[in-house]
Amino acid sequence: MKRTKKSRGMFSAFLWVSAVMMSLLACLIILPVPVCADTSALNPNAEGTYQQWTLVGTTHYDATSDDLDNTYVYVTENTLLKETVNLQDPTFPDTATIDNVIVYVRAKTDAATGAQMAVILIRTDGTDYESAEITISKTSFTDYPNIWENNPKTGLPWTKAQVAALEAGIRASQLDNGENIKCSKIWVVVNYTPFDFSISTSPSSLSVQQASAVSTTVHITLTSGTAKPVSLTGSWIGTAPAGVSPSFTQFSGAPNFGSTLTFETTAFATVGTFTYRVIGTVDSQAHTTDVSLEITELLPYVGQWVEEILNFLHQMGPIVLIILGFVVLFAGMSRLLAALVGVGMVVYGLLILLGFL
Ligand SMILES: [Ca+2]
Ligand SMILES: [Ca+2]
Repeated sequence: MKRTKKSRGMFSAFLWVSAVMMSLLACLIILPVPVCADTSALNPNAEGTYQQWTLVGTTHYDATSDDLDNTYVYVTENTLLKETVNLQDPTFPDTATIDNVIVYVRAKTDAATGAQMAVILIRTDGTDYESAEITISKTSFTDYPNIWENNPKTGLPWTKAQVAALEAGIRASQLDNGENIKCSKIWVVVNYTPFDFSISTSPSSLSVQQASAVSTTVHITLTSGTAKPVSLTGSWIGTAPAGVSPSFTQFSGAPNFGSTLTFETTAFATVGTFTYRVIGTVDSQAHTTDVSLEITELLPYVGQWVEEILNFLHQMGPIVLIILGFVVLFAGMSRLLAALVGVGMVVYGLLILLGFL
């Protein structure tokens, strides 16, 4: 009985681990664009529009940006006074998508009884917005977050410029006589998904003769975030061949997209194997892929023509070939005889002229 229970336990553990592994695999396989979200923490760097709470520290933003709880701003009884700070600007790339903005305040009250409440405050584009009321801890400085999925002013996802201009802070919303709320830190966490893409060609290895053309397809694929327009350029790596013109059917697009890359060669294109690098660029982000191009001589064509003529003659049959052969031979011989006659006449004339005859 014990053994059964144990093996059941192991079996369910195995199932659990398998389920986790399968779901991880499913995430990798099913999701067309992997979610690779990142975070950026923004600390106060200057005073905001409101410095209405009382300061215990050097400056309002110093007191609310350090990690010390003995530097803070506080308010007593008043539920109208506001405190806001300006924040560091986000440094992630402009092409990233902002998923949400979370504003944190670290606060405490010295009150012994009752509910002391506050709202988290943000100021964007000249307008104040507040969170729902939060009951503040009587025992210790506690971190309180409020998440803004979208910019409340626009109702749309936050832009980097809006986050850069954001102010964050606090207002007490319920305080009785003599009660206070202290705020020792204010900060913002921005969750974002970076934009990224991959670039490849199929095929990546090409062969072309002089005075000809060959093509490959360039694939630009979204790997993270929201699609942005990718520009395509190209350049030779190492020695550039003469007489080759590369061209794209599409120079830019938002992934996923494809562009046909064609190499056109002149009859005098340099023979050899060369590397052409395709570069996809979005702002300062770039990805590359290399195409190998072999340029071969035009001569094999001549060889091909000879082969085709021989095949044609073979199909004509032996009798026709023999007759034709005699005709050609006779023509050749008659030309030889004519040449001999011509040479004889010249020699005879010269001998007369020189007085030998
Ligand atoms: Ca700022
Ligand atoms: Ca502090």
